[in-house]
Amino acid sequence: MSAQDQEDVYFSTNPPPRHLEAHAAQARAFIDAHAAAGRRVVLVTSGGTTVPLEKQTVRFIDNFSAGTRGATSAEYFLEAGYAVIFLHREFSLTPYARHFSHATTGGFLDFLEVGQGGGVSARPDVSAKMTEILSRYHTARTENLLLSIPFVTIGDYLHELRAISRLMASLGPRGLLYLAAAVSDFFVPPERMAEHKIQSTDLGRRAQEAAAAAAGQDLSTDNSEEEFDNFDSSPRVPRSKRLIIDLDPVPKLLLNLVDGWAPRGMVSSFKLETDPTILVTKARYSLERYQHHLVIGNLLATRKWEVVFVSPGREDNWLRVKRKGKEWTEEDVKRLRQGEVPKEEPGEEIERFIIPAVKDLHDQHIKANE
Ligand code: 9Z3
Repeated sequence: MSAQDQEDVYFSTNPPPRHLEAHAAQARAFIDAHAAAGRRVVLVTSGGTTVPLEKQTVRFIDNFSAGTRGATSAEYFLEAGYAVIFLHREFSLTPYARHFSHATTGGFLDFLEVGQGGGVSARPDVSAKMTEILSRYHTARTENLLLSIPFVTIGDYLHELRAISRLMASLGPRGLLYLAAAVSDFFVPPERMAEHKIQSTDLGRRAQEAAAAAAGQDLSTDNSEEEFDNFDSSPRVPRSKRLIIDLDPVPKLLLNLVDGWAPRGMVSSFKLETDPTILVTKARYSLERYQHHLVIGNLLATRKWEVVFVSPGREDNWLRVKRKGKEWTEEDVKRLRQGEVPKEEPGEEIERFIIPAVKDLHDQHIKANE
């Protein structure tokens, strides 16, 4: 099946999120305003995507991403003069708020106190930091430089990504896609998804079947055992009591970004691996397969310490943060690259280096394509 056919099948069979049209209208107005001002616009994707197991979703598969990379990157893009569309997993980290909403030292209420006059104010020890961050946030909001759009499921994400990327096409090479969301590779297609909460007991299943029979429906294709493949040939628990989840691969729509959705913009995406021996090869492979302009490779364990930029016709470029009070030795770097995490926290945010380096490549992209 061609990439276009795969796309058509996917989007016609997987329902769009409820607010897609409203989000697209917001994105259109945002992009038009910044295009008119000659400003660059970046679409930052952030956070994990869920894979629902039921249409009326009680259970879903999720991944680890809290959206730190995306939320932090969005701040540095704003600092670098970009207008930012922040397409993020609902309730994950957001730019500026992240410093207080997900701090390891407490929830946001811990940063506030009730003053003597009864009003609320920042705790004195965090007041300066809060004032600075709040004023950066207010500037971004009042100057209409930050548009936040939420998603939850993998399906929502793909619909939103397509809609917004297509709108970004009007920016030509000044549009930048920066795909940092942790996107599921697998999903349950709608035709195999149970409508109701999957039952864990025979009683529940029998009740569902009786209700369906009374309504003249046949449940035999929903969650039926024949639909699933059981890899365990001598299961300790009978098959009828287990939940066996059969997932399809998510179609590889990333090529369509370059070919059809935002063809003149710059597309950069992250590649995540846990095995250090395959990171660069897989990043190069993604670059070739999806024709993106930049793939940023990172290892789960060391993603806050080091990333590698892989782009066509250039050497691999490793970016690494400084250490607190120490220099990197050759041996340390070797261990880091093998996925060994230093004991202390990183001395700074790696996005401080990633965003200027992406911007440099975007400068070159604009020069070559305008
Ligand atoms: C990343 O690799 C991001 O850097 C992280 C950030 C998800 C690791 P956190 O949210 O983590 O700061 O905790 N994003 C891309 C992950 C991804 O799904 N990439 C696809 C792949 O690796 C290609 S788009 O196949």
